Amino acid sequence: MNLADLNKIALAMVTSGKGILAADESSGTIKKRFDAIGVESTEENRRDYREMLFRSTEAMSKYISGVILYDETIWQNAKDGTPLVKLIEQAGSIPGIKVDEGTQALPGCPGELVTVGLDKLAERLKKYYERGARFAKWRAVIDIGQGIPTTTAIHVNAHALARYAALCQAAQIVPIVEPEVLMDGGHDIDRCYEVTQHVLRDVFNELYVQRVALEGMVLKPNMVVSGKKSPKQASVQEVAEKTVRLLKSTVPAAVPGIAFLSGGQSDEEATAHLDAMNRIGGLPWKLTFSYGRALQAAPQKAWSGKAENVAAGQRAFAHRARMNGLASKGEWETGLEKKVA
Ligand code: 5MM
Repeated sequence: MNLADLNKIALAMVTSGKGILAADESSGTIKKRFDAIGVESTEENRRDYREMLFRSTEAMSKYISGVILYDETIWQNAKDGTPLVKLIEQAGSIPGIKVDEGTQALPGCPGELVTVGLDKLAERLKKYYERGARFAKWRAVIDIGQGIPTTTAIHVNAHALARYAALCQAAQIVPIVEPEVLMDGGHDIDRCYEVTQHVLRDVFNELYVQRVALEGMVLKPNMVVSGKKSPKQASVQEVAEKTVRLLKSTVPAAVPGIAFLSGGQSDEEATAHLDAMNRIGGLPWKLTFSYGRALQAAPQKAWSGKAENVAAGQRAFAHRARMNGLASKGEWETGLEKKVA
């Protein structure tokens, strides 16, 4: 492992004013997204949609530091035969790859999941590196509910995340470590704080035990928010303060950056929360975005599968990317939302 090079890539992923596009929807998830806009999820439509995003020069070159791809996408070529990976590189952005293989029921822990995909991961990483991937992503999913999460589910997922991260670094690939505490329940913000704290402590302990170099990774956590079904929704300021307080007490300063997932927040909420955190300032790491839905909902709607809507889709993508780029510097304002370029 060359740690100086890993650190350089990790720093580039969290460059000021830029963040990561999570375009790594698995086949089932992209089908759900396409169903919502009335588009059939064929290999060609998935390619056309992602090609539209990666050819959005304004968004990609100014605000997107890296793109997380799904296995199908990393091997696909654009309509003119150019590998999609090359389009990303040409825009000055870094290609990355989702390497987990989804979740399975965790034996002995009803209702809980463990992320799988460690078998043969070393071989897969080698091939992805040759294709151009310089970072990877693995997502663990922790649900909050009656009697869950268990310490068992938290621990096996933390262990797998660290195993994955160590294998990535050995393959000269920066791991994005993504432990996602879901915001689907009826819990309040303090329960989210408590669970996320437990998860992050276990994750960083496992990273230490498995000798992962913190300088060569990026953390992708959830923000500390109220559950979607909670009657008491925390304000933007409360989310920002509690998330920053928690991260300061759990994430070592050696980590170059933290790139949040949006987790089902609305586009504007995800931007406002990131902005409010960066306005607090005095942070030891960069705080930016690695959004899937909060970056893509608008371009998906504008595109709706029609070739004549490609420019509108790209404009919608550039707008959200710019808003989040500003939020990553604490320079976003709600008034800017109306000014779509
Ligand atoms: C883009 O969605 C990613 C893939 O999800 P599946 O494997 O379930 O299809 C997802 O991992 C995503 O990268 C993160 O959850 C962040 O996305 P959001 O939409 O929460 O910002």
